[in-house]
Amino acid sequence: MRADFGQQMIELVEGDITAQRVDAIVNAANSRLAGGGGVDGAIHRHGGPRIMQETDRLYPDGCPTGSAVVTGAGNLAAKHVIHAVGPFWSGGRRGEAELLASAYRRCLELARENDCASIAFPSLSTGAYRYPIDQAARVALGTVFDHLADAPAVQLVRFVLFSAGPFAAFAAALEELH
Ligand code: AR6
Repeated sequence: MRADFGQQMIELVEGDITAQRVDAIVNAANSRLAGGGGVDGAIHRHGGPRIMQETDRLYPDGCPTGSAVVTGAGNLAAKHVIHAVGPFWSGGRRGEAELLASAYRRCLELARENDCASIAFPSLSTGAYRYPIDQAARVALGTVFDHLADAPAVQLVRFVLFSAGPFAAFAAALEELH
């Protein structure tokens, strides 16, 4: 499923984030950049040890929640990995929506700063961090939609959803937007 916004496109696919051939792949990281399960585990497994060596060297203090940092992509078919730290869901009254939006925003800024024409996102915070998928989908797509024009060289924003449920949630949110 895709939606065109002038020269730019938002696309939804069901699949594995590590298999994407794009300029930047976004990781669902934690603030220590320590690796883990889910997307993070898959990215380091497929990308090899160079990615963690780089995060250790460049970002020894980690990355705050709601922000993101960039490294090379090791063995992945991308130029960069953008490690984004979404919030852990604790009911919705601890600024989760703003933190999630800010993580997506920072990723788009880093994509622009690193001359990326294409970027693939997973659905941040909706696995181990338990953010409800319908709400997360609205925040993700709304934020990207609002900030797409700030990154005019980014032609393709692809959301890679791991299964049918998250895909349907994102599809409904994209319909709402378009
Ligand atoms: N490709 C695309 N999506 C995936 C993949 C994949 N290979 N694997 C899982 N998902 P999560 P979070 C989906 O847990 O909630 C880690 O331990 C998954 O179904 O990866 O932000 C980190 O180190 C879910 O919808 O990220 C952190 O400690 C979404 O991706 C913590 O988990 C995000 O799930 C971050 O938790």
